[in-house]
Amino acid sequence: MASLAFSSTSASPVALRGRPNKLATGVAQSGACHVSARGSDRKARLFITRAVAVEKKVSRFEDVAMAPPDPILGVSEAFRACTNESKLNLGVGAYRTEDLQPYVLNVVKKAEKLMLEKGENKEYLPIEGLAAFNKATAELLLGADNHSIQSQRVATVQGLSGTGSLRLAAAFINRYCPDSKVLISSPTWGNHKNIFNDAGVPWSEYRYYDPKTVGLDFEGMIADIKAAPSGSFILLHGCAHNPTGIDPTPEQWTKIADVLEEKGHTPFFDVAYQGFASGSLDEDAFSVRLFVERRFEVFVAQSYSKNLGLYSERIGAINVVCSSSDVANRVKSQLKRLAQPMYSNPPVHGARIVANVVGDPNLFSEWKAEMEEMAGRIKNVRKRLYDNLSQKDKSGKDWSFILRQIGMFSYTGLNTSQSENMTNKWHVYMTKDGRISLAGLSLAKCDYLADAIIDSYHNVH
Ligand code: KET
Repeated sequence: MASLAFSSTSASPVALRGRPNKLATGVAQSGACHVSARGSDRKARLFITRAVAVEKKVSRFEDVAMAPPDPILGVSEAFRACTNESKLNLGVGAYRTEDLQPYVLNVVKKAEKLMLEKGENKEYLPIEGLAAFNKATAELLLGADNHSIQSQRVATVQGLSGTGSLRLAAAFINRYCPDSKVLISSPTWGNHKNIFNDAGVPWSEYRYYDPKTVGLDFEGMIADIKAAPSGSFILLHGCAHNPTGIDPTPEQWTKIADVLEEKGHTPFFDVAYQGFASGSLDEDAFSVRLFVERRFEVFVAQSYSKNLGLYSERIGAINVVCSSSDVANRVKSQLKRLAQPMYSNPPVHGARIVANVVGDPNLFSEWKAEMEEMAGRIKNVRKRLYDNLSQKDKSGKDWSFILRQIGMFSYTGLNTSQSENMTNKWHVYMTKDGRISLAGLSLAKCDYLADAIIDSYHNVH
């Protein structure tokens, strides 16, 4: 770049080609070309100093626009900057204790201690990840005695948590089913759209949430899935739908499976909350197991961010249940082929934690107890919030939808301006779609939150 500054404005076709170049413009404005031609040393030095100064201000990335903050993770940044004592962070779905502190599960600490004692090394993992983890994760999802596992029809590849696993599956769809689109629920976890956009997979939405009932628009959902081109991928939340907290009933799941079968669609499950919705790993895997039982080929992305609290370890998996072991082998080989140029191979730490917890009967039962406790705390907070809202709100509004929702979140039905009022007036940090993370709420704060919700709901429109 320095030679560009010395070589005078006119001598820089490279710099001038294409879009207007600010370096060239800046030098020309200083009159440097004329000064340097006269050969005055002092002035030439001045030119060089000025030109370099101008050059420093210029970047080839000048036209790169500022990206908008993430609608979920950006909320935590705003929360950290807030100095009000009553502030509450109900934005990101991350579990907090009753004292609103982050929580490292005891089983995780124990598994880490075991790992240290064993003196595990830090060698690269294979592209597909840690074998013991892949086995444990598929068994946890489908049940160890599931026919698909017994007959080796499941292609499992360790992924960079739920997000990375979804992204890998999206890359697979883009490469091997380029004519298919993905249907996602309206609304859904915001990153789904980014994932499919970046993978070049076309998507559209199916109706899911009914604002009138703050419940499931089942008829709309079925109609939209029916109307999608045959052979579409239907993205479904395995349990604890994010952001609504509204799940289909077992009967509705059966009906959804009927329609997918009729249309030759492929179910693509996002399972980020197994064990967190009901407190039971098996109960929360009901939907996935139903489709596997009915012999669908199924995609399932799994995450251990929430149920084992391993948010920053980035541990999860993509499982593709196939119709034969031969297909599963080939699918797995292609998933590895897609993963390798992206990140070569996945990190080992979280994988070892999961493998140790699931593989050790004592740790496994301790984990289930801790998960039940976490899910139980969220349920208690949900109930307390409902009680406070019903007692305080004299308008007769029915808040019971909060009790019908499950998982970490409640979709309050507050619109954007009402949600903004929650933050601006009450210092309650939440996403603008009206979602609150009950995992970030304590029993003690329910009273304050109920006041904030009632004020925002009735006084802001
Ligand atoms: N799927 C769903 C439905 C989901 O809510 C999340 C995270 C993920 C996948 C990905 O999680 P990962 O940590 O990559 O395994 N949701 C929370 C955090 C976030 O937005 O990143 C949230 O909704 O708050």
